[in-house]
Amino acid sequence: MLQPDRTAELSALLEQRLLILDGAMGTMIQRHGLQEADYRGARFADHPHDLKGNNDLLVLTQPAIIGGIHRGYLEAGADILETCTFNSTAVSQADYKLEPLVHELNFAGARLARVLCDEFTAANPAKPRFVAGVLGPTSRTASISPDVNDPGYRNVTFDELVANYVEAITGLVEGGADILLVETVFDTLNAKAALFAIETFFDRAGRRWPVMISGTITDASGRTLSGQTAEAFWNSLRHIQPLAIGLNCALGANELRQYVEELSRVCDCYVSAHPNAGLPNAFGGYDETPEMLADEIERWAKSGIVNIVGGCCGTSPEHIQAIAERVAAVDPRKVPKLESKLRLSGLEPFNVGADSLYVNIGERTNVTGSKAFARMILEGRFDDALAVARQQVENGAQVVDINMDEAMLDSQAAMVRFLHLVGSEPDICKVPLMLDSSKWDVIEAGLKCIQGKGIVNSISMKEGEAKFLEQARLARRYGAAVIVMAFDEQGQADTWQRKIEICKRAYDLLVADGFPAEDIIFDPNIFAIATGIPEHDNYAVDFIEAVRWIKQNLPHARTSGGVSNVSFSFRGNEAVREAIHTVFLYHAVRAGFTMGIVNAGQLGVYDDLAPELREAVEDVVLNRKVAGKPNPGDTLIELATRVKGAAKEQVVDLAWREWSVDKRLEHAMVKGITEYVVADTEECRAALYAQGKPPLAVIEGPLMNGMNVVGDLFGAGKMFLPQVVKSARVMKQAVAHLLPYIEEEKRLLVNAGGE
Ligand code: THG
Repeated sequence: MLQPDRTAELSALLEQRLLILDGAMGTMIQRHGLQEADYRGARFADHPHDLKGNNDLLVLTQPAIIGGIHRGYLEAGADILETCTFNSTAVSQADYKLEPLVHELNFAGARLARVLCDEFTAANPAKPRFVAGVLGPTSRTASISPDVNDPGYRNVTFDELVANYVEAITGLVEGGADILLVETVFDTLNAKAALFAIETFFDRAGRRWPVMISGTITDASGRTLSGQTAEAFWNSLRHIQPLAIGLNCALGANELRQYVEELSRVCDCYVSAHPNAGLPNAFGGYDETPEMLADEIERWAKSGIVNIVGGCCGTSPEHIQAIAERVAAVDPRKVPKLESKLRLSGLEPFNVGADSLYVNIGERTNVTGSKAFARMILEGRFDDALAVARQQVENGAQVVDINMDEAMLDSQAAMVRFLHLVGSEPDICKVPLMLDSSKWDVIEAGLKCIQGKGIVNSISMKEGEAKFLEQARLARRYGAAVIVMAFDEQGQADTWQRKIEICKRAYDLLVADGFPAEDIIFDPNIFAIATGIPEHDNYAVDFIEAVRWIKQNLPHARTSGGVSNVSFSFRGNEAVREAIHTVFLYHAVRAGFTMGIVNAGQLGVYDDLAPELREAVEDVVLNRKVAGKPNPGDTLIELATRVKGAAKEQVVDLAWREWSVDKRLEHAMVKGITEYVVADTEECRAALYAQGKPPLAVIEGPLMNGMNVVGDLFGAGKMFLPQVVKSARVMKQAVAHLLPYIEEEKRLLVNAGGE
């Protein structure tokens, strides 16, 4: 029953015309008005749990109905039929206590569609039909906490989702699916698990099937439920090299268009869209007629932004037929050739091209690099630790490096906990994350927590080529870029020659293995200079020259490194360290250095350095020895005794703390700041009390006002769900503070009434 790989056939068709996807299954099933007994059929008559609503089960108990719906869509002109398996995963079927049925549901769902597609293809070989095996989002979200009180909590793990999806994929493929369609993606981490499962299955099968992905923009913010923009979503998932990516559900075609356009611009694969028949009406129904939907989709087709179109909720064979007729003669979108870039993402995309500006990676969330951060983690003060990450981003970190390698710590648990919390902070996780550990287990645990495309820091050939390639393949399967250290079986490269030899060898190995060159970031090792040991004097020069060589000789690869390492011998003198970093970066960037791991916010401006200091630092960094003059290192050490003082202070904008208490509460709610909410709520309560007003007035007044502002911003698409979740947390804490006062008030009133 296994289908051959039909990628080439599909691609050839997609070059000629738009392909038509079918329409909604749910809407059509509703028309049959099925009752509990119909869902059960004879086989599940005695099942101990209600089954009404489990549409996927109808594949087994009412195959004639599902087959009839499929047939209707094939007659309407659908080229691609979606299997009725949206909820056929163990976590979703658990709602009905039908987990043991998962393989059978997927197999039967694919088989039913297969038989019909083959019948229609046989009748008209000029219009071949394809089965898309549907993998739904499941009923859980891997990157959002279902508990407002505990943003670090998750009710499903990446590994559970992978196991679920492998089981479903096996059934779909064995049942005859041509394509695997990961659809209605709310949470990109779930989709990454689906793609990981697909690759795992492909490995076992020893071959591939075409993959399609379709996400869902859930509201006016233009983001997925888990907060990603369309391009960030693409950057997170493009590693599987899908046949097509697109959007479906949630919005009607009108509202969806701008996001489909965005994907069309940024994706170098085919683009699909299957919108709902408008937004749901007051009764949860959909009102757009076939003509209305087809009008809009025809415009998309003519604008050249889509390759595959169909319908989601509320659509019927009439809609699909109208769409098919309208787009039949329209030329399909041409897949664009895009510039090769390192395409990262957090909630937002972050692309680094060959001529992009230099990138800052925040170093402070590192237990080995910051005593203060280490103390926060060891003492379990995760809120403070989050503030460090937020401060890095506010001070200009475009990526945040996270390291939990500390002997006293369960590094893996700390990494997971911190990433879960970071994932609930849109101000932080809008940027891509870098997972920094010398232990692969810690990095891998981290990769299972991030929905964006992050960076593995790091891998190397330290333990040989086999292990190196194994880790690179895994990083790719999780959808991450990698930092490759200039480190081999012989040790860490410390000369220019060794640095470039190792990087070249690693590059050739990776590229030959199919690893994308743009996802490679070399770190040719930044070591401390001016240590007093002559062998160290040329370290900065060797690094900078290695960067120059990599830029010129290893196409599309980027460079990185820990900038603060270079000044270790001046520990304690932050002003001199800052000057060294500034000068070092100035020269490294001119040689092509791409992304420095730095204390974001504590970098100086080259031109602003005092000339004497700059000169001395430059002599050290560039190892400029002048005969007859003292060693540059010694000169700088001498100068350093005069250049004291702290480095730049980090500024946090607290102007809002001066505002009226009502405004402060509103600000805290909109920004999701919990830090002062109890104090402000108390201040507000006391003030109102002095005016003779009850504690409830705080809720009905300022707090409700704040929530209304949040509601308006959300409605206008200016806030998105993960931000609103934070607002809800602020509200909850304020209310929790007021509750005892409200109870006390009630008690007093009751007593007063009883007198
Ligand atoms: N390459 C790659 N990753 C790296 C490094 C690298 N990760 C870790 C490190 N090196 C980069 N990060 C830091 C972080 C902090 C410091 C140096 C490098 C640092 N900290 C001060 C100190 O130790 O004196 C601050 C101490 C404190 O605040 O307690 O210098 O090279 N790929």
